[in-house]
Amino acid sequence: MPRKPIVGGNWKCNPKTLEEAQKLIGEWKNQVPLDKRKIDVFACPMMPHLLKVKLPMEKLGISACAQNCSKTGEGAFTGEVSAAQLKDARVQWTLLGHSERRTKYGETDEEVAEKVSQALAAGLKVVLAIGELLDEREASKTDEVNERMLKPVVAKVKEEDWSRIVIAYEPVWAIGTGKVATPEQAEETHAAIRAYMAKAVSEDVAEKVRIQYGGSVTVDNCAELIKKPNIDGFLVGGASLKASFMEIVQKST
Ligand code: G2H
Repeated sequence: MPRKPIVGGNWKCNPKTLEEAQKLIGEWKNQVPLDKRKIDVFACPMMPHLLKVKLPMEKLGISACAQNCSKTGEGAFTGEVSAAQLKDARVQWTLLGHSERRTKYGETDEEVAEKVSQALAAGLKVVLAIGELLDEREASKTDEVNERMLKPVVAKVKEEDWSRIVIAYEPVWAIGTGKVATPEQAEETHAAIRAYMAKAVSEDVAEKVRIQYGGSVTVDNCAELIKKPNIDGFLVGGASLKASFMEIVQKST
């Protein structure tokens, strides 16, 4: 069965004001309805905006996704938001393991795996970001790095729970740099991720798990990327802060 495409907008720590966030949702509104049978769409505003724009987004058929969650439950963990608290706030998805969390905030592969575990236990769906640094690609270590990041998650997740995980392959050298991976580079890596999943989990999960590409995706480059059989959609950063994000969604459908 073909995999349903999935496109997400990662707004990161943007925009500055709630008014701007609401304006963007208003601009998206002019380009819907989405055909939910054909594509899944989510967006990840930062937390205070997320809770304010969640309902307007959901009315457009766009799911609300947090950008992170805690590796612990509730308690004396200043600054954290637990997976169960997200679920209680009716948030359905969380992004985990984004390279900015890994490189700027020192999240380890094991911590990301623990977060995935917490999120799944709370009933959330997860977008799990993985990907190599430039020097790792240049040293031909792309697949090794992706497997290293996936391995602790594989160890913690039951086979049936992979239906609630989407993998986002985001080569760090392509993030926010304008240097998008070529369709061939992305396809080759996605195929390698799927091959690893077949070996480490099961053929069935490898066939069904959706793998997004992320890193400098735009309206201009998405159509070529989505043609590749192992690319199931996109995690979009900068270009998701524009009205034309919905064109990326349309081109991925
Ligand atoms: C990678 C991506 C979104 P951008 O971080 O997750 O950002 O599209 O700006 O490269």
